[in-house]
Amino acid sequence: MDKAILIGLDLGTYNTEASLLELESIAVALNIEVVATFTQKLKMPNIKTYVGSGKIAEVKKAITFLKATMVIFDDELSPAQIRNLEEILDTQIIDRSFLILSIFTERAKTKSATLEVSLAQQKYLLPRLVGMRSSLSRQGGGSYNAKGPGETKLELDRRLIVRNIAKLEKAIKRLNRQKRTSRKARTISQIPIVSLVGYTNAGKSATLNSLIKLLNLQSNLVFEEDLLFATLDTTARKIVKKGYPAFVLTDTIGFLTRLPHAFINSFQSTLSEVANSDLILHIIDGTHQQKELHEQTTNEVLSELNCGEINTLKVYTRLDLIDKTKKRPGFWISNKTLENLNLLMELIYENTFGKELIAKLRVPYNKQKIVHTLNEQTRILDTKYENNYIEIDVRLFEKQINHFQDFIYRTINSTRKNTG
Ligand SMILES: Nc1nc2c(ncn2[C@@H]2O[C@H](COP(=O)(O)OP(=O)(O)OP(=O)(O)O)[C@@H](O)[C@H]2O)c(=O)[nH]1
Ligand SMILES: [Mg+2]
Repeated sequence: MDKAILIGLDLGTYNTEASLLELESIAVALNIEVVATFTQKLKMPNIKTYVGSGKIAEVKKAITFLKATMVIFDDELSPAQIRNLEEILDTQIIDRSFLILSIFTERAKTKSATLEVSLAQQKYLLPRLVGMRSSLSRQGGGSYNAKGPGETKLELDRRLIVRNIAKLEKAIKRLNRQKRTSRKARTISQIPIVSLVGYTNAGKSATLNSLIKLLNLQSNLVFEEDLLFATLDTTARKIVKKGYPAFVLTDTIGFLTRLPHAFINSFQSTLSEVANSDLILHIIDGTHQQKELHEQTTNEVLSELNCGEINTLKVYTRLDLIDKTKKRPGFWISNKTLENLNLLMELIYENTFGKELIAKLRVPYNKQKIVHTLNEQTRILDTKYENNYIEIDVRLFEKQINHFQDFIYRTINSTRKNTG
């Protein structure tokens, strides 16, 4: 097992301690043991060695004493910094971006995730080819990183990488075209999209699975695990509940503090789904010590993805793990006991389809299709068979009215809470 020393700078621009904790959890997820952590307060990183020379001397001693096999820096290093540090410390030097790339590489399963991770790798490698050769070749040997960027290393010259990037971008584009077609089909049928977003390991996939279980849907559950970046791409499930309009629920990759820019770019196609959504469910692990930071991180990524304007609901998970006698602001659910999942469904409907109304419709006998749709997507309160039409009273949502416009006789505001 690799033993690592972590190093972070306190530059006053972000929470160093939280960022290092996050770095450590990524390292641990990659089977790396963290044996020590160093921090230093500086106004600006040292151009040559990122931290100051005094700190470097301290770290060098610690490497020998603790038998560390690598030093991980909590920031993106320049190629020159990596080269210098490697020379002075005589050990493997890894930066934050590389570590995140490594875990992405390990988790990528589907075609689009694999393509996007490869693209991020190539973009990361490109400016680092010169001078980073020895470091990269070493990184290829690490056990945690058998299929990591290091593998592609040395033999790749610049031209090859540029060619790879072009190839990957083309392949991603092709895949996107297919995705767009299915998205278009959804837009035409006007099925709204609800997206689950949030920090990695918050419980996004678990929430999707809970709703599938709650409604006894015949769709497959998605992969949910106590892992950082368990999900690396986007899965969508159509959620159909008898008496309610359908919507599509999408689950996607989790976010991280200070996610390198190249990565957000590479995952653009995965994340573009989010920008198209009608409602965002911002999922937060309510028991996490750093939950405020996680929230803030997610908000930042969302605004970067131009999703700032989309209606967003905050949902805290792990209601089953907290002391319920204590005050807890916000809306909470449990994906273990399914507590409040019914309420979550109501919130989704209200936020996606508007207020509940009661409508009286008059449907001619030859419009069987409308009667069928009413049966499937609204809650029927009363049916009367008159001479020339069927009179049907239903409970439905504001935004469904359009669909039945031609047959509506009158509508009344519904004050009763819907109970499902
Ligand atoms: N006890 C409890 N565990 C939960 C709850 N919600 C999620 N979990 C667990 O937390 C872990 C992470 O959940 P996921 O749904 O995989 O998290 P995610 O947000 O999809 O994470 P990434 O895909 O890695 O971004 C899993 O082991 C879940 O079973 C909850 O309400 N209560
Ligand atoms: Mg997930």
